[in-house]
Amino acid sequence: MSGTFQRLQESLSAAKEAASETFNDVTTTNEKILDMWPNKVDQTKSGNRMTTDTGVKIQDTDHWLRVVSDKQEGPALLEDQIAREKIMRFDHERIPERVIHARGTGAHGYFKLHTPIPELSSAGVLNDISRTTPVFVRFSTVLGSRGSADTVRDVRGFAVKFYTDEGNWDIVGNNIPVFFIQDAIKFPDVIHAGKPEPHNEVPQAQSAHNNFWDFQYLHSEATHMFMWTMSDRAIPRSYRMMQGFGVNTYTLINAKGGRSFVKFVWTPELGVHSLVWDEALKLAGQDPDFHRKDLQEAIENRAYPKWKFGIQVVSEADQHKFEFDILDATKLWPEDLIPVQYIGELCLNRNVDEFFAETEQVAFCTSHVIPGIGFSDDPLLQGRNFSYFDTQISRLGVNWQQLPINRPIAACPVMNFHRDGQLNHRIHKGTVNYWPNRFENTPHARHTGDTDAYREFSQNVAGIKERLNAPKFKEHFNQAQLFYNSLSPVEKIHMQAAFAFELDHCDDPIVYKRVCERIAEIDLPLAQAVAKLVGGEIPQKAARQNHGRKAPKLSQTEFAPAAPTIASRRIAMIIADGFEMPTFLAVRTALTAEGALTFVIAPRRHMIKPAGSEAGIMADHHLEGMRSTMFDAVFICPGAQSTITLRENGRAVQWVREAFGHLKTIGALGDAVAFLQEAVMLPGVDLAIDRSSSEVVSSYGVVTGWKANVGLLRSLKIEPSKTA
Ligand code: HDE
Repeated sequence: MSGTFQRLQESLSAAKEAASETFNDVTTTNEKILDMWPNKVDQTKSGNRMTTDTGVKIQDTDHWLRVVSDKQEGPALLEDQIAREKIMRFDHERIPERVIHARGTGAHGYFKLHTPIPELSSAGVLNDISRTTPVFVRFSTVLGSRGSADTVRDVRGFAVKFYTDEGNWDIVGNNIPVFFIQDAIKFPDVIHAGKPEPHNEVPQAQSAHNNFWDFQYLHSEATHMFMWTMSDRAIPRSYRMMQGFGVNTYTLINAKGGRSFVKFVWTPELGVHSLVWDEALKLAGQDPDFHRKDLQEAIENRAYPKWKFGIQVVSEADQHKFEFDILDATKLWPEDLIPVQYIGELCLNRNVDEFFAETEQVAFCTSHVIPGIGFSDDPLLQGRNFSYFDTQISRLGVNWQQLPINRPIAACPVMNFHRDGQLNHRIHKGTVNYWPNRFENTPHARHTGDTDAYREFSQNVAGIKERLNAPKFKEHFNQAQLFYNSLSPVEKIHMQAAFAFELDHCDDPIVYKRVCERIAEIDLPLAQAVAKLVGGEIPQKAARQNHGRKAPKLSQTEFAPAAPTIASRRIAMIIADGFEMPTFLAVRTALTAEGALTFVIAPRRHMIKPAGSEAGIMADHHLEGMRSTMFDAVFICPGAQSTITLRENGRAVQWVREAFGHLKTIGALGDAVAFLQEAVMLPGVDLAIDRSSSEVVSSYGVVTGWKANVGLLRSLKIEPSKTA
């Protein structure tokens, strides 16, 4: 008895210790982290002892129990329960990967409200500005398997779980505001068409194949969405630099029971940025974990990513006032018609401790809402509400809500008569497991007077039961055109190249010919340019008039950060033996002071000696190991001897040339400018520098000068969006 009591005391003090545990050097007050603490296993406190799953100490885990003699191995014995347990546990390590969005990464953080909205919603998280609500966010790609590459052309998932004081609320969104289909019953078709083809399981994590584009043509409602997936939005630079959208139409319900329609938006503080396609393709091979590592690295370096949280609201009275149906998920709500009100902030500030237990086991459901938030009759949302709950059961088992990452925080304990099932972890005390029962002190579902319980909106519903959509769902092209018209000229060129790439990978002429015809319904010059490259008839006339309208905030160039920053950007500093140490140090100090992450790249990963000194700098990587694709900007350090070495090094030349081709900011000083000039072979641009001046010149994103000065460093700031 006293031993048990002592253990209880120990676990209590461990929980208290947890409260003051420092994570990323910040003392955590995150209630979700504290809630999960009792489940955490600190391996450093094992006392160096390994045990079986039943807690028995193990003496040897490297040799299977067997019969041996001096001369030869003998048979392994089945009686070795230690070996059997180890192998058996390994055999069952895998669970089914998510049927879509299998590849992803996650992090913990918080949500903070700054503008309460009591007139719209009674939700505590949308009214109480003193709260800091813990969140877990998982970003993902859609089509690829769990081991596929991060930088493929695809939609990105942006799923947020709020652990509120009133229960868990999930916004399971994407980085694109619309979707391919209007009705959830089409979901298996659109996903089957996009996933690898059934006969050969090719291609992996790509929409560039016959079946995907066949489906797109046959479903004109998908046109708007495929314009987005062919845009730069589908190849983000980082999860930290993309928007998130709830996509579906939800509702907000206020304390009086009044309802409004709402869409949710996340907008990143760092602005919206993309890779260029060639870079994305190369990264997929050179660093398949690029986005995962980027998020983890930023959090480790305390460059915590932040997003503004916005809502777009339509009153009940205005539901039918627009030319599109506000319940149609293939349509966005243009911001000039329905402005975004930003009311809060999301910040990610803690990496997971164990990927499987947290990121893989986290389970989002669109049906997870809290009092003050409801659904609409959006037919896609209604289907999603069924699907997520269902899929978690096959992925994680019926008790998936009890898993540490999924359960609600202590402020809202789970109390009901749901019981049993595989891997139930809860032990209920009491003699009844049904409702109503003869006791007063068991969980009650009170029907009246509860202001904090979940209450559905009392909706008046009338109609004929049919397999049909409302009339405005039939219009499919206006917003596809609106999106295209709103893009910058550079974004349009990128889109043309994206279509040309994708359709070139379709070898069935009926597929690429038809898609070109479809594009002609949106924009004739675009369709002509694509058809000229991919084959088939070149469309001669527009299938329909372009309405010529544009909308704000559809081009990602409109999301420049309020204060441009190089914080958390990766900058390669190229040096070779004989480099100028004072310049190197001055530039590195200035970049680090602005929060950039600098990496020294040299012909070899050894000590690189500067001119006139034995004390050198250790290179972080060599030119073959880390390619320019993995960095945002490049600085080439001056030095007479180092410049000669770099000029003769084919990889160094290719490195800089490639960075230039990917539109990266490149800086060079002193003699390194000559190397840069040769490497980029910029016709008509003379990078010759005035040795008498300390000014820098900047053209085509290349910044050169004779000496290091502040102007150069400022110029190194990354532009909001790549243009060329
Ligand atoms: Fe999903 N979706 N989806 N989806 N979805 C899943 O749930 C589904 C849709 C989204 O990081 C699955 O847990 C249907 C739109 C994200 O764990 C599954 C329909 C949007 C994630 C499912 C849609 C999304 C999923 C697979 C059409 C943007 C990853 C694994 C009606 C708003 C969540 C899982 C994570 C995952 C069903 C359409 C976003 C099968 C039926 C629209 C971010 O339940």
